[in-house]
Amino acid sequence: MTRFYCGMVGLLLGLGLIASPVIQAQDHVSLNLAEIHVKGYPTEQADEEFARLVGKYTDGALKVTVFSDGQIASDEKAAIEQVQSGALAFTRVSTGSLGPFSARLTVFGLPYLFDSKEHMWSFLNSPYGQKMLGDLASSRIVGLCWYDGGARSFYARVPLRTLDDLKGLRIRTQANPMIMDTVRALGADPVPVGIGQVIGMLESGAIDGAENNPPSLLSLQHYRFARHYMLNNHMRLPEILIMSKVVWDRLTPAHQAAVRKAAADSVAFQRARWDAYEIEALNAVKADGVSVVEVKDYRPFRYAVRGLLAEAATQFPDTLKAISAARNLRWVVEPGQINVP
Ligand code: GTR
Repeated sequence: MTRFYCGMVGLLLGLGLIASPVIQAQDHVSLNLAEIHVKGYPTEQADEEFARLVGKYTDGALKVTVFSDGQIASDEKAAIEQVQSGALAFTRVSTGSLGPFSARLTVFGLPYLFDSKEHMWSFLNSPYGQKMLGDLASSRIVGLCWYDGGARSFYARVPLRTLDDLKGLRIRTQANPMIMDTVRALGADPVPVGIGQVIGMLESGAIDGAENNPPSLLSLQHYRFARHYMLNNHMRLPEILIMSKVVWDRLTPAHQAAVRKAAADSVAFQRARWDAYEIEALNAVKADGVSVVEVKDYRPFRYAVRGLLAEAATQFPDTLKAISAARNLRWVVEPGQINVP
């Protein structure tokens, strides 16, 4: 079956025009995966690893092709919508982009939710965190696995050293109400636009800055115009690999299991690449002359957002309790299974 045919079937299914033909085990199917990051970026490498494993676990019956650098959609929202309709099989996005598709996933946009990388992974790998992969089901999306997206901090065209420096700055954010509230609570003025527009807006001065992790600051070239980076680590937004439910429903149970296993098995690979590139990216922007200020005392930042966290605790009590409980847990994760020590 050609990619074109598969895309057409997905499109027709999305429009409800034909009944779902199940892809038989012996069929050869091409499925596309959309990624906004460039080839070689750690998460893009993980997409490639996922594609390789899907091929391996299905004996070549499912062939996943990764389209990096926004070739399919430069905007994550557009890619997600294509996944919903079935026109696109997979995309890897930030959970920040999924705000309009699942209320509960917006909790990841809360400031200082996780104490550390370890805390975040302890939660994501817990039964509660794994169950949240299913939160997109009502949006016709299958959540396959979490990836690391590091910690996000502010960068701007003007010096940033303390919380007060954020006051009144026009800061680009993802179009997610929780993230916009976080940025507002920290004193800045959120400007929600797609990631593809940020570089031009930084260059022209239409925005003063943005917030992101060191890998994106470097790879998306934002550091060329935003020369001041304040490591205040206000948010750890996990990333997620998602699949179209329309396409999923057409796979045999064995192929569905293979896709899930490939996703689960690509996580350790992504995390290792991510950890290495996080350090490399920070060193590279420093070497280019970007001023990097490490915030030592988070208390003023935490104080500024206390109301937001209190409100979220009443809105999503169980989720925040589970995140808090994960603080002291160490989950032992084996491919495809989780053991609680
Ligand atoms: C990056 C993330 C992208 C995108 C971007 C953004 O860290 O990897 O998926 O969501 O942030 O801020 O839009």
